[in-house]
This record gives sequence, structure tokens and C-alpha cells, in this order.
Amino acid sequence: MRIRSSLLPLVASLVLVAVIAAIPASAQKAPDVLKPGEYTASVKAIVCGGCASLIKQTMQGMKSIDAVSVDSAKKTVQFAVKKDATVKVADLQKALDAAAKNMGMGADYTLVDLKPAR
Ligand SMILES: [Cu+2]
Repeated sequence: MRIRSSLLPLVASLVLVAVIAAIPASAQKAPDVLKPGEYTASVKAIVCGGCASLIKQTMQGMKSIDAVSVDSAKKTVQFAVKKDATVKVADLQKALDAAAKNMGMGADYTLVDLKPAR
């Protein structure tokens, strides 16, 4: 017991270092602000036939976004950020989270692997 408790601070600090090292790597993956252009992303959980139109409606309700199309089977969304506009990913996600909450049934409109469309 004495040995184990003396190792605890070491283990705790190693865990802390690992967590701190992991944060920037995941934060760098997606941009914080989207510039004009077309993007694609995966949607975490589309749970019913109404999800696609709700996602579309939610995203097109944002002034800077248009040309939204949702593929329910592939669980992907494609959209465009309008010319001379920008979109904060956090704002977009916030709107989608609220929509998913309204949908219920385990819907989760978290955008994954958000990137420019090719
Ligand atoms: Cu749904």
C-alpha cells in the first residue's frame, strides 16, 4: 500500500501530460471559422426520416450558409458558406445541437470530419 500511494503522483502527472498533449492535436483537426466555399461533414446520428430536413432547415437558417444537402443513408451533409461570409463552427454546432435536442430519439447532429469538399 505504501508503494502504491507513492506512485500515485507520478501516475497522475503522466495522465495529465497525456491529456494536455492530446488536446491540441484534436483541436487542430477542424477549423474554427469556415471561409467561403463548399464543405462536407459526417453527422454522428441521424435517427429518422425527419432528421435530414431538420438539419437542412437548421443550417439554411444561418445567414452565411446555403446549398445544404443531407444524405441520410451515408449520414453526410454538404453545404456552402456564402461569398464574403464566414461561419463559426461553434455557432453552427450550437444550432445543430439544439435541433438534435428537439428531434430527440438519440439524434446527434455533431459534425465529424468537417472539411472542404473536393
Ligand atoms: Cu430524426
